[in-house]
Amino acid sequence: MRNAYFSLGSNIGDRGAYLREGVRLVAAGEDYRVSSVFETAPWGGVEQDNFWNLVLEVTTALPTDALFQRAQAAEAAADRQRVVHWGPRTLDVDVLLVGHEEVERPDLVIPHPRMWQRRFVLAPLAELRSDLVTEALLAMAEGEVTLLGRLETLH
Ligand code: PH2
Ligand code: MG
Ligand code: MG
Repeated sequence: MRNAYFSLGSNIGDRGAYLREGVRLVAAGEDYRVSSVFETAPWGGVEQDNFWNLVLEVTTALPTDALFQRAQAAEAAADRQRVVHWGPRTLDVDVLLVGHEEVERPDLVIPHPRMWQRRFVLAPLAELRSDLVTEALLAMAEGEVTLLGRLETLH
């Protein structure tokens, strides 16, 4: 068993519903914890609506590839269309960390290579792993984030 961390984001349609369904699909049958939801300014230069972002921790013995497949299946279930790189999406599920594993493939890099630059990733991750994401690291990351609340209570 080890902890896997996923970044989930949505900026089209019913963002709360997409995030809830994403959490359900990725965590199915495993123990998990969910951070608060943050409303975040779009990062990466594409003009688009604000995102809702959260981080999901799954405690699991599933192989890393099975976790990656869950992330992709959750995006497909949200009818995710790939139109603009870093553009608007119903649901984005990125694998951030899987225990201490390192993966470097064309389709998957773990740890996520840009996670430490992105406040929309680090702010929710800091709630679950304050040992990993220090105040100094959070301050160095980019982007505006606003705490919204718990996923169950948002509509
Ligand atoms: N995802 C991106 C690009 N930019 N910005 C925010 N705020 N939240 C995201 O989830 C996000 C982004 C690419 O996946
Ligand atoms: Mg992403
Ligand atoms: Mg992605």
